Amino acid sequence: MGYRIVVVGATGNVGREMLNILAERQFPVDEVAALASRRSLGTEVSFGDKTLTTKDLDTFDFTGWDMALFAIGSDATKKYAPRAAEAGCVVIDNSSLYRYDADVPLIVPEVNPQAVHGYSKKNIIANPNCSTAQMVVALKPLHDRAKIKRVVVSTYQSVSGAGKDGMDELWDQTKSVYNPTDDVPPKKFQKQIAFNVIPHIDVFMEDGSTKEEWKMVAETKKIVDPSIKLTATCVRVPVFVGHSEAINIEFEEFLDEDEARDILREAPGIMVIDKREDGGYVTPIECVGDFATFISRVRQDSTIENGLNIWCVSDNLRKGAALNAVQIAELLGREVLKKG
Ligand code: 11C
Repeated sequence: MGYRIVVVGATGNVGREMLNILAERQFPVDEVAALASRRSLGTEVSFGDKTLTTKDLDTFDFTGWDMALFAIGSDATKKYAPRAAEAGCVVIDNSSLYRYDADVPLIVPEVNPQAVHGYSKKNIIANPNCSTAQMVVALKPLHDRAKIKRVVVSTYQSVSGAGKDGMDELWDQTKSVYNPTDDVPPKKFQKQIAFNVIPHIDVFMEDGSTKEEWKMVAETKKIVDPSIKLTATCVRVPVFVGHSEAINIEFEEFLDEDEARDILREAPGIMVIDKREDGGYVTPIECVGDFATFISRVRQDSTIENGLNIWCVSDNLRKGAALNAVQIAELLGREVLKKG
């Protein structure tokens, strides 16, 4: 016997990836329902070699369904997730709505799988922000060995993090640069994104940081260890898919770069490609469609006592969103619901 699974927001970037990944990983399903808002109702989406016609989220009855993977904005999640959870369907939510709620576990399965048992307080589990997910997969095994004191991270985030509209804006602006009669002014982004970089993702906070930067701090503390100090600068770059991060780590204990590389090689979810030669590292275009978080450029930072630098790249629609949500569903199935 398998699971009855709902994907909410099935026509969006992340919802489509959730369906792809459920099929790719042969998640044990008896039935899959693809839900969309009225606007996209009737749109067809793929699930493996099947085609599903989307159903209306507004009138859907979640009773009798095991899990619902939500990939819609926080406002809509606020309306529909409690409805699913109260009907006994466990919500795995990709929005930021429940991430900082003490009664909702925030899970990256390679890092804090034990947190899954906390799901029952609200029948909801939260999925982290994409830039946090890939980073904590790399930080956790290093933290277990040498205890992280402080992290300084700079991100290079692709436009797909801002949804399909963000991808369309980069595409249209790039074309318009060669055809100046087609002016494509910034709409989704604050400034021109084609041939540019923008040090601004999400809204500004009172202290001058952005919400994206704040999320990386708050989520790392909740998922890995509240004692870790972290400062982030999050930057949007003209890349379609794949977030990159330059991560500087200060440890309590000395950690040699060769040992760090070996630890990362053995760690779940990580692929180390670090050849110290031309092209011997991973760039975002190479990680698209992959499940792994890629680590390159592992090297000592000799400007501080116990310092290390790493370069971390992953498909933000996969490990940063849909894959992590499906991994949570697998974990919940394995540890709690035990049906498949
Ligand atoms: C971006 N990280 O790249 C964001 C997208 O809190 O889930 C995901 C926002 C979130 O724009």
